[in-house]
Amino acid sequence: MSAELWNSAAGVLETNWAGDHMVPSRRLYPHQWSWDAAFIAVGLAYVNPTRAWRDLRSLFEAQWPDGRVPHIVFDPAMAEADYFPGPAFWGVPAYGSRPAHGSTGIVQPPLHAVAAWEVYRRAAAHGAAASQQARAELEWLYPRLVAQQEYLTDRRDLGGGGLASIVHSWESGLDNSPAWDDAMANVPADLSLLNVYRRRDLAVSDASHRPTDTDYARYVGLVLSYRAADYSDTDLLARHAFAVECPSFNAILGAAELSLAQIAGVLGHTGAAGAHRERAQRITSAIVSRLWNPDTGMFHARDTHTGKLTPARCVSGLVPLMLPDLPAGQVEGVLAAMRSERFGLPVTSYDRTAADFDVLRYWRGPVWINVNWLLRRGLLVHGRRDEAEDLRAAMVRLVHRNGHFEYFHPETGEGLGAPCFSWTAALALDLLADRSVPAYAKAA
Ligand code: 9WN
Repeated sequence: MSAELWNSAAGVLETNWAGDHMVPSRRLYPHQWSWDAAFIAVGLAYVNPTRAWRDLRSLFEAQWPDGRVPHIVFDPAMAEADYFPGPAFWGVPAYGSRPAHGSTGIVQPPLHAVAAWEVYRRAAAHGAAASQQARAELEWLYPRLVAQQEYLTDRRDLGGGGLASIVHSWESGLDNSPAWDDAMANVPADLSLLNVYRRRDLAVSDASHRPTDTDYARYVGLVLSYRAADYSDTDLLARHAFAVECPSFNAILGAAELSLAQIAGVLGHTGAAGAHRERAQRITSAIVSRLWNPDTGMFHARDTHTGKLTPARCVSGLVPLMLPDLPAGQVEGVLAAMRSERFGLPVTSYDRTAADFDVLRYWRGPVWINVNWLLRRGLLVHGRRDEAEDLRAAMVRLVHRNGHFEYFHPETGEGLGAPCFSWTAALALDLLADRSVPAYAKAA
């Protein structure tokens, strides 16, 4: 089973390579996406480390001068109509040495430091030349990864409590999650926008899986709002209808500091390593004090405008398990939620017992491999090796039986969304190959 899965996964990554970057899926997502590149690099490291580094480098070559890493880097070879919203819609001005319309103006979870560290670790297995190349790549990436962290912890701390706010649900990577429903209800849904700007996702995928038109009208309206001031973050909270502190985004922000501590150590920046660890601790404390709900025993998204936690129980509320300094009470709470009938293995994107749990619709029920991969990492960080192994086995079985799909039906396991999806294939490689524990795990 493993050789077959390995070969099919490697085949997907071969098919989706586009010269200097990987596309998530040829048809649905024909450009480069930010957090996809991080997950993809983790798996590419086994079969083609040069491409893993190239993909990360392509992404960071498009980093903005303020440190933000755009959620999509557009491929100039594709047409505007190939993906909506495309480059002209985003209307990003030229920056640095990049021409206008080269990227979007929003971000995605900053998983790249975690990925860069994983690619570096694998390099040893590919011999001395690969190790040397890996160190040079880390040298190039390190200041850029730090700039990304600084942008998010400084410019995006809209709530003033030490966490980054996302200002579009696409920034979470969990676009249509019920976690955003309350905050999104305050965003005007101008359906006439969809007459001006046409969705393309419905031409290439099933409408019952995708966000509704009302959701999409809000998504478009939020981009127009941010775009109106050229994606400036100054006084953003006062003039933008959606701002949320997402537990998963911020957990990844904290985990990135821990990987930066590892990277700084390898590069000989010993003082910096301590500072990264301290920043990770501060982010962890802020997640606990701002996003924990003792009644549900898990983390929830917080509306930055109102200060209210959403009641929805979503997979994002489990991801802080990745943080080694999470206090024991929160660790136990998250583990209990994961083991409960609400989630199950592999973990669903939303509470299975909720009245609006939807087995098909985007991020409102189906199983995604990438968030399960983050949760497996969390289990390993907290020394739960047996549960981590159960989750690993469940993920491998799911992908082996059903293929490298974008997401999976939570009851039948049927593959849904885009086939030949890059992060599913990449993470399958990692799940087959890697039983090691993250460097910053707590002693079991
Ligand atoms: C919008 C590429 C991306 C992922 C996101 C996923 C989906 C885009 C879309 O696809 O988002 O960015 O068009 O729905 O939700 O996590 O990065 O794979």
